[in-house]
Amino acid sequence: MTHIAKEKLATLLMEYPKPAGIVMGYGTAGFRARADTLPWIMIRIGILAAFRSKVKRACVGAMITASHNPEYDNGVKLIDPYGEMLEQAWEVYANNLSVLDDDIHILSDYLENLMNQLNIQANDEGIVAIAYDTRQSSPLLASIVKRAAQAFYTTIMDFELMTTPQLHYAVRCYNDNGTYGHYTEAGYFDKLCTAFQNLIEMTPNIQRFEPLAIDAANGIGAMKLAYMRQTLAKYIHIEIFNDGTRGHLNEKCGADYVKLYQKAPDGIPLTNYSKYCSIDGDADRLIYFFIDKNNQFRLLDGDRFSVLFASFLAMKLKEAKLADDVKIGVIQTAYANGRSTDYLVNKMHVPVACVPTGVKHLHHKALDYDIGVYFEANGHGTVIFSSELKSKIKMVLEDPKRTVEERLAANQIRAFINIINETVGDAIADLLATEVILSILHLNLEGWLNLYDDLPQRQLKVAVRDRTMIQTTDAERRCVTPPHLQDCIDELVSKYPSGRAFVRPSGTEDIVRVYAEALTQQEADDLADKVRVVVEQLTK
Ligand code: G16
Repeated sequence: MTHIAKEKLATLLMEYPKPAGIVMGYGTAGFRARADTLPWIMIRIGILAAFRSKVKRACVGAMITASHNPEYDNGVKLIDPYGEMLEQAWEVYANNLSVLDDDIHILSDYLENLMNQLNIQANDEGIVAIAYDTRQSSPLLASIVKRAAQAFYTTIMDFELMTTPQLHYAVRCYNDNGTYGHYTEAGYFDKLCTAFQNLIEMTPNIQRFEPLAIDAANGIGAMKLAYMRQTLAKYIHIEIFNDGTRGHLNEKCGADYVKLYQKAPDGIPLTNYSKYCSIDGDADRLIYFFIDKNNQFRLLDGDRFSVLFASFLAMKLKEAKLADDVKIGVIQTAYANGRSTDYLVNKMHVPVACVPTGVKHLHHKALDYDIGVYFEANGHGTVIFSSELKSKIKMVLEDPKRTVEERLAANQIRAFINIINETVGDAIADLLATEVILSILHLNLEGWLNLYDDLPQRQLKVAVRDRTMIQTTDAERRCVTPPHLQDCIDELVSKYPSGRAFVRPSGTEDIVRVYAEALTQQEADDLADKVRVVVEQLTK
């Protein structure tokens, strides 16, 4: 470590000291907490981003956002060269750096050891792409990451305001030398919108698009959607509400609010549209909803996207006569409604895997398939396609012996792949993919909802003294600690036919999450509430 790097680091440590007694872990989606408690961790993450880039000899990303959390929170997560979440082995370094106090000697000793261990030379090149959401605290936090990375001779690509998935996309494109697309925001929209138009134009008898009202959670998505809205105006009429001009970020609006409370967001008229959707604060989650004939609010969550996307792709594979050669699978978490899993496995005959919460886990598992469809029930997800699958599509398209219908289906899959952001769950890409599938299949939201009936469910947030007291196993479906908690949950669940419940500590908020489902809403609510009481008692 050079003398200059040490000096720059010492200055940053003095400017942004670590508060006494603070403990922070790299959680479900990086470090996340109240924004005013975060500057010190940005120093550590800036250094780690520089190191990661030097080791991988590629650009890595640092996204400043707390996504679905309230405005007063913020966070940071690192993006690996292929646009995916930071490799889990490196989360250990992030946690080690978080434990270290502000002593420049101790910190530089640790960093020098790490450089030796990872074979990093002080003058190795590094490049870090930084972007942030609309939170007031974001520019300052981004500037700290930038200065810390620069202390280690790293070039910064400053994208400023971007959605989280846009940064994932940009990092991938930059490292792929343009094969995946152009790394600018214009490149991102051009790829998605062109693929959307192509898919519409190649599909005979496509249904007209009904106007769509979007709740943009008063976040970054509003300004980005405005650009897309204009480009696609010829095909679909989009109205944007909760665009940040009046309400507060994620407050009584946005995908998390709509899913958690199972009700429509504030700030959007509920009479004029047949289709609504909500995105979250950094536009990586998407939820659809509508008001039915009986004036009831009806929700279409992440499980529904899995079913819709997997159905469409399975149908097109069959039409392209590729179904026998391609392994398609769906990845879910414990939050997936039992009926969605049942529908996928028993009606669609698609294999389903269950992994712990966090798209990093779902994405990793999805790599086992040629087409890996992954969505968390909260609306966070995407589809990934293997290179073998992409080659097979190309072969069908280039084979003159294939029929017009087979080639059309292959072409539709190819266009669909280009709408999808394969790097991470992306509300904008998922929205375009959903709209075009619904139109191709001539489905409205009611028809989509009627594919299966959800089991009534309830989610609760429980504030406890120390959420790390709860530890889980079996993809978070069972508790290991505190003692007796799982026995109590099992006993409660046994009293409800088709009942299921679990608890887990959140990795993004200082709370414990309780999930329950049962045959009626009343029973799901009762079960969730009883589990809450047990959690509160056993974590006192
Ligand atoms: C993040 C993660 C998601 C996860 C969610 C909630 O979403 O990216 O994978 O489901 O947090 O996690 P937890 O239950 O651990 O708090 P987002 O949209 O906030 O980035």
